[in-house]
Formats: sequence, C-alpha cells, structure tokens
Amino acid sequence: MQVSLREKSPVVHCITNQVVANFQANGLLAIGASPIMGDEEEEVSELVSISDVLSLNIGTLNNRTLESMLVAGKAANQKGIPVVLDPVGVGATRYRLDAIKKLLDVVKVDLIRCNTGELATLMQKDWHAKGVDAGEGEMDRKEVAMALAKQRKTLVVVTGEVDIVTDGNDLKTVTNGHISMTHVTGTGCLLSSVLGAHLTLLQKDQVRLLAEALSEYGSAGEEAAKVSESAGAFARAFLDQLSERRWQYDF
Ligand code: ATP
Ligand code: TZP
Ligand code: MG
Ligand code: MG
Repeated sequence: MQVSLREKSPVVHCITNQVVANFQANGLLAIGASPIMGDEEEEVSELVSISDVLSLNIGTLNNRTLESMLVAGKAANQKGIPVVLDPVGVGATRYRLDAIKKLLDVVKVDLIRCNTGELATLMQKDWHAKGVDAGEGEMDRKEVAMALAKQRKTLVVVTGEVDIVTDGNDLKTVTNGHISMTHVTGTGCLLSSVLGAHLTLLQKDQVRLLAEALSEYGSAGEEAAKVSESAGAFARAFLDQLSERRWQYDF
C-alpha cells in the first residue's frame, strides 16, 4: 500500500507560537498539507471539527492560549484525531512546566516532539537547558525517550544530531539532518506539525512512518545546506526542498 501526504492533504490546526507561525504554515503548505492557525477559545472547537490533526506548541504560551489548547485538545480527543505536543522551552520556566503537566493530564496526546533538553525536563533529569535550545548534559536519550513514551502512552520523537522515535517498545534512530537546521528558528516547531500531518496517514506502523518522515525532513536540510549555509538562504532553500519532495511511502 502506498500512502501520500500530498494526496491526503490533511488540514492541520496549529495553536503555535508567535515566532514561527508563518514559517510553520509555509512549511506545511510546502509538503502538501493545509494549515490553519487559530487560538481563540470561542472558535477552536469549530476549527478542530474541520481539521485532521491538532498541533499544540507552547513556545509563546499565555493563560489565554493555554485555555484554548485545553479546549481544542479535548475536542480533538472527542473527534478522534491525532494531537501533537511540542513542549518548547519547558525547562525554561515553572509556568511552562506546569502548563505541560496540565495539558498532558487533560489531553490524550499521540505524539510528543521535543529536543533533548525538553525531554530531560519532562523526565526530571539533571540538565542545563538553554532557553528554547537543547542545552547540555549527560543522559541516555533512548532510554529516557522510551520511558516517557511508556509513562504517557504516546509516541515520542526526540531530535538533535541523531533523531529518535519510539512508542515505548519499538525504537528507531534517524541520522539525517544538518547543523544549519539549528541556525534558523522554527525547524523544530515545523517538524512537530509535519510529523502530526503524517499521523493522519496510517493508524499502524507509526514508528516506521515517523522515522521515514524524519529521514525525509533531515535530508531536505542536508540538500538545502548544499545551496547555502547562511541563515536566510538556507531557510529559503529548505522550504524549496520541502516542496520538491513527494512525501509518499510504501507500507
Ligand atoms: P532547538 O530548540 O534545540 O533548536 P528544536 O526544537 O528546534 O531544538 P531540533 O532538535 O533542532 O529541534 O530539530 C530540528 C531539526 O534539526 C531535526 O530535523 C533534527 O534532525 C535537525 N538537527 C538538530 N540538530 C542537529 C545537528 N546537530 N545535526 C544535524 N541535524 C540536526
Ligand atoms: N522563542 C519562543 S518560541 C521560539 C523562540 C525562539 C521558537 C523555537 O523554535 P524551534 O523550532 O524550537 O527552534
Ligand atoms: Mg531549533
Ligand atoms: Mg523546539
């Protein structure tokens, strides 16, 4: 069986941060998905009703958007569509950590996509986080990612030089990617919603599906870096790469 993101063209409802909203929408369009951003509490349930996946990102969270995420998350659970959570900078403040705990308690999340520092915070490991960036520390990323997946009964993707995807039992690693991806903001946030879009394609084999999507995304970064490693030109070449790929898989 062949599955194609461009053919499915899922509607992706994003409640995301003010930094990356435009990049995230353009990146989703580039892979053939149909993004819609909206965080007003009064309309999020209606937005979920017309969407195929909900993508939550706490990058510039406030009390108003947190309420909207809780309402949207519950509506998505009721409808039975996948929910992705990107805990941006969860180690930076108490506010973010409390918000993530609340979101994970109230909403059934299908995928947590984070960097290594965010994983460490979620699992109470000793780590020197650096704002929204991964930071430094010593930890067995694979073991901790599997423990989080088991604890929250969710898929977990942890990115970095090597990406990890696990459902708590099965685990795959992906080595594609380029350091330039960390020099422009939003490649992680966009990736979270790109993976969310992929979850609309298949109910089973999702670890393999996400590994293939990660490999494709990372190799888009590698090819873009051949055009330029300067931030502006790289970001543009990266979007071009996303739009030139098929996002089609054999299962
Ligand atoms: P951060 O906040 O630390 O920038 P993030 O949430 O933006 O994290 P990243 O871990 O940077 O997310 O992942 C975004 C993309 O960049 C992924 O496709 C990942 O594979 C790639 N990537 C991250 N770090 C590297 C690296 N050192 N070498 C190659 N690719 C990388
Ligand atoms: N500050 C709050 S959200 C954000 C910044 C810089 C964007 C983070 O994007 P990413 O994809 O995690 O690098
Ligand atoms: Mg980043
Ligand atoms: Mg991030």
